Amino acid sequence: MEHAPSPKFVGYRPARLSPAESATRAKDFFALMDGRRSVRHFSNEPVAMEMIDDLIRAASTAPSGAHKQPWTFCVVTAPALKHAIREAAEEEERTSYGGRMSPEWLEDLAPLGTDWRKEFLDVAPCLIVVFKRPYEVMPDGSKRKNYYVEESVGIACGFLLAAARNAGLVTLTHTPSPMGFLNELLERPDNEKPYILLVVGYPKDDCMIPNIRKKALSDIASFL
Ligand code: IYR
Repeated sequence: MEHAPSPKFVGYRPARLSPAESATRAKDFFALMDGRRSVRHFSNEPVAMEMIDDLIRAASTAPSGAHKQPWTFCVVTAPALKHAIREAAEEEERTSYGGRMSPEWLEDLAPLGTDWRKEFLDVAPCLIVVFKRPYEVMPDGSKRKNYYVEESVGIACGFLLAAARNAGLVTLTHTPSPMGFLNELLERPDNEKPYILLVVGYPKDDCMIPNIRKKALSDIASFL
């Protein structure tokens, strides 16, 4: 039996909310996200894998250049692999904090209280290493470029962070630099480049965060 070809366009009628409902949801979502903070003191309590699957599904709903979805999410929960990532990350970070970062940069980081030690890479139950895919390798071996890869992967990571917050999880966006070691440890191909390492879990009981504030609307927006 012949199948009808799938149509090029389909109707899209998202539910239309009342103005009051819209306004309430906008406020509620802001309040939810306003409570999101980067966390470095993780509990070792495990996270249900079904939830991680859903975070990644949510991330992959992000818009992307030509809908290429140029990302790969590598979920690491095996303690030995987390430890190997920690060792490699700390080696790079020792060099970074020891002089590769400028004095201005170190001064800007001082309020966060960070240093080369990355204990959370061992303690947190789940690391999601996000790779961007600048190009795809075709079956004949040729390369085909993706578009707006930085923007696309950045938006997807934003979705993932929001989804994690919504699910009651805490996260850290970690960028050991350079991150090339992640290709080797996670055995990713050459067309995948490490983009960011997301640490996901629950905060430990005595979790502390930097006492810093978010900018006010008037400092970040201009209405014309
Ligand atoms: N990647 C290092 C340094 C670092 C850089 C920035 I910009 C931060 O906002 C936080 C840390 C680290 O993870 O410690």
